[in-house]
Amino acid sequence: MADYHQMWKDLGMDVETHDQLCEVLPQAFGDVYLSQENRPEGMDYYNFVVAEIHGVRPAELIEHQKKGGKVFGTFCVYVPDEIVFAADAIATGLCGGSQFWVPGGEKVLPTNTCPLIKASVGARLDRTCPFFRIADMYVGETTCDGKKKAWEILAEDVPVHVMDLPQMKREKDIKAWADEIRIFRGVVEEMTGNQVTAESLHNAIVLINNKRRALSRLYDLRKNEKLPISGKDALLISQIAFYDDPTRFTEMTNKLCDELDQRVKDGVSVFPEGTKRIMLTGTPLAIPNWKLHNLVETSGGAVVCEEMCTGTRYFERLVDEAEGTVDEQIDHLAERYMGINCACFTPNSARIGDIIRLAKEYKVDGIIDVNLKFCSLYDCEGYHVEKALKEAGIPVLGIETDYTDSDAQQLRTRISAFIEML
Ligand code: BJ8
Repeated sequence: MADYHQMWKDLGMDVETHDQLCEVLPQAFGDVYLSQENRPEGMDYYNFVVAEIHGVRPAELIEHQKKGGKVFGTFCVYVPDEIVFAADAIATGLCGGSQFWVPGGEKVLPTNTCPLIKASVGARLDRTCPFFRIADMYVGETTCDGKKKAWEILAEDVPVHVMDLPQMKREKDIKAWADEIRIFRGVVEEMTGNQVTAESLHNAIVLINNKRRALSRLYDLRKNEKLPISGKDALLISQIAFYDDPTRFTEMTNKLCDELDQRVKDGVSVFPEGTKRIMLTGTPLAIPNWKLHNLVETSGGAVVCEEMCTGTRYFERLVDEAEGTVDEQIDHLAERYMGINCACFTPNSARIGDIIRLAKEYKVDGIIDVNLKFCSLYDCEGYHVEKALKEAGIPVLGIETDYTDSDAQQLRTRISAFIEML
């Protein structure tokens, strides 16, 4: 990896502590990823992105800022990146997926807060992630209570704009979300000094839709009996989608899919015949959280789909690309984004429909319902999810975990037993 110490110092980072993270990440990545056999060649690109995770992309974002551009950091798949790109700015995902950042979050948040929130706050306050330093503005949302309070803490340190996400899906809620997007447009225009025009918004909608199309193509390939790619690799690609340059990401993912198409034609599989097909559903798995995929795929299973925000919730359904006024296009954005089914909505029965549909499409043998510790939304919704799956005759295992490795052995025992009984 190239030496980025000067760049990190210039960003005001705690370089010494950050070095500790840089030491453990390659080892973890090597153990989980590079140990796999018969990986597609197209994964080289994503390996490179991870190897340079705090270098190459941050350097690009800084270059953009030097030319007067702005960077917006986001935490949720309801926040429309299209508005940001339409104002010639860059959106980058900021969710923290490492235990490394959790103690920093615990300095200001109760311990019984979900690790995703604690890690995100810790990464900012401890100054150990370049993305959290670079973002000119954070865009929060009112999805869960922990996040709502976390924005108030972060706002002491960095400009934060919070979008008020409705929690029901009536006609008036979709209108309310469109209005929030209009307010967001004003905030982005003011911050960047650039206008969101009908043309720039249309181009941004096509840009982000193309990323969705590439991810959808990748996921479709996982529906094959013979799996051309592992779940671990697919998860990595989903995670990288949140912060990579969208044009390059789309191009590289389509290129990888060309290779996977060929594998399907040649009957190549990365798993032995008869490997049980597992779908994960629940809370998101932010980078570098690879724990569950690694456990499943080293316990006799293959992860074939994630009904998660680092999965199908991120890319399913396109925004209507019809040209029109900015207002009309914002209505299209609101319609698409309000179609995502997160547990912060009530009722959220459409998510159950999604899970059952995906289970059929991906021919899954069993589902693991994952909850990040202290996320009461997904934890409570687990009742209806698991009940519906039992009624549909789909085996389900509910688990709760965090970013530590302390429960890895116990989880392995439970996951192995689950896979064995399928
Ligand atoms: S659309 S899942 S990205 S809110 S896991 S922080 S909900 S306590 S991440 Fe999420 Fe948007 Fe929903 Fe997706 Fe809170 Fe739960 Fe933590 Fe969560």
